[in-house]
Amino acid sequence: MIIKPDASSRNLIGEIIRRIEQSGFVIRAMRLETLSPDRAKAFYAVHKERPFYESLCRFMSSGPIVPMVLEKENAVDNLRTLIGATNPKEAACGTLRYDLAVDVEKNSVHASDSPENARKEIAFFFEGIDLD
Ligand code: FUP
Repeated sequence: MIIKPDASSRNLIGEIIRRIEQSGFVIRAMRLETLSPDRAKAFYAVHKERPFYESLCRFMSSGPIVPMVLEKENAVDNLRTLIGATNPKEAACGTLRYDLAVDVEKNSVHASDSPENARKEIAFFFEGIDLD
């Protein structure tokens, strides 16, 4: 998971971590980083043909983010349920994005959408980490 710049700029890092821990996730690794524009572009390379790509990359490099490695049974599905739909207007009541997100771009958090992508994203932020 990544806490995005809109959340860190509103001092919501603690609130988001509280919700994550309260939902039974264990934080295995965590750091604070401000992405360079090039690193943001590399992270979102799969979206490079989408109309929102440039704006998304500008936003993701606009302030500190908090990437973390979370552990839980069925973590990918559990986390996506906890955070809610990408667009907070479509997110279920009580989800993290429903409560905290600003809009579809400034949606407070990123969560990996599959175990395979989680592995890639963990390697992107935590080079050489051993999670066994
Ligand atoms: P998610 O998996 O929930 O992070 O959502 P997507 O992979 O569909 O989208 C990746 C990011 O693109 C989202 F976090 C926000 C951004 N986005 C926009 O800025 N505008 C859009 O219309 C759709 C997505």
